[in-house]
Formats: sequence, C-alpha cells, structure tokens
Amino acid sequence: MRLYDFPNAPNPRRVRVVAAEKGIDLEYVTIDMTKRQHKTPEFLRKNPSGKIPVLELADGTCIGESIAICRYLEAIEPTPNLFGEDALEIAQIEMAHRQIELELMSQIGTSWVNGPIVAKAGLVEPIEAAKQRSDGLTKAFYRRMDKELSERDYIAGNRYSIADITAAIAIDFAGALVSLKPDVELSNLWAWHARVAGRPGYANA
Ligand SMILES: N[C@@H](CCC(=O)N[C@@H](CS)C(=O)NCC(=O)O)C(=O)O
Repeated sequence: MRLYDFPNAPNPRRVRVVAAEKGIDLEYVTIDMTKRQHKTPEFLRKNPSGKIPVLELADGTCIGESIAICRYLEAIEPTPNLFGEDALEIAQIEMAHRQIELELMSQIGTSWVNGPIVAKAGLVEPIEAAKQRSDGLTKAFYRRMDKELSERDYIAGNRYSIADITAAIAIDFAGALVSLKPDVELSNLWAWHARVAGRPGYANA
C-alpha cells in the first residue's frame, strides 16, 4: 500500500503514526505541497479534494481522509486497538476525537491559514480577526485539556487512542508552525504529551 504524504503536514502524520503503532509497512510517496503537486490533474484523480493523505491500494483503489484511512488500517490490523473495543468505548473515543478535530485541530488550521507562512506563499488573503479568534479558542481548549488531563492519563480515558494521536499531532504542528505552543504552566497537558511522544510508534513516524 502506498501513502501520498508530505513531511510537515499533520494529516498524513496521523496515518503514519497509526501505521507505525500497528506495524504496517507503507510505501511513502512525497507530494510536494510547496510545488502544488496535490492540485495536479493526476493527483485530483486520486482525491478530488486535492488534499493529502491518500492511501492507494494494490489494485489502484484510493482512499482519502486521514481517519477513513486509519479506520481501514484498524480493520486490516486490529492490534493495538485505537478506536475502541466495545459499544461504550467506541462512542467515548469517537466523542473525544470529534471534539479534538472540531474544537482544536480546526481552530489551529484557521490560525495557520490566516497566519504569516500561508500569507507569504500568497495563496490566501489572511483575515487577522479570524486568526485572533482561533488563537484564543485554541488557547482556551489547551486550558480545558489541562484540566481534563488532571483526572485521566489520556484524552478519551485511561488508555491511548486515536484521540491522543490527533491531539498530539495538532499541538506539535501548532507549536512548530503556528506560534501556538501551549504554555509551560499547563503541566497536565505536557505530562500527557510526554506519555504520547515517548511511544516508539509516535516518535518514529
Ligand atoms: N479532512 C482531511 C484534511 C486533509 C488536509 O487538509 N490535508 C492538508 C495537509 S495536512 C492538505 O492537503 N491541504 C491542502 C489544501 O487544503 O489545499 C483529512 O483528514 O485527511
């Protein structure tokens, strides 16, 4: 299986981490986003959204959307389980993960799109007010995480799941490229981050 990927992009990284956790070997093909290779007619045939990641199977079937790909990997290699084992746990992980995607990752994405790096590339006219708002919502979500992580070791309960993978990758991206590193005083958040970052599957992907 081939993964269309780009090194600093957070969404393909989610797939790389899930594959590493499960010991699944993928062939990585770099799509250079700085050269707009994700918008070529050839790539748009693989994913009409013009976004990475895309997983291409041996018969040429293409799957877009990082979580659709991660769910495919979970179905072909169920161990370790990352999306929940029983009805309640599946629902709890889904709830926590949806909130991380919609209330944290998407806010970081808004700050990124309206920030200086994208503006310099001349792709989007930045809206400063949108950035101010999403910066504030991101920082408020960090404080919420810090409070919740004082009561449990992982985002969705007491074990590692896809919610931790998405949250840690979003935070790494926010710190490295969006000037939204969580404050050092958020000690529960940082202790959780160290637990996640210390996993070989996370660190090496
Ligand atoms: N919901 C999609 C989002 C994919 C996405 O936004 N990928 C970024 C890279 S991290 C991208 O390709 N951006 C290019 C664009 O939006 O034009 C997923 O989870 O795969």
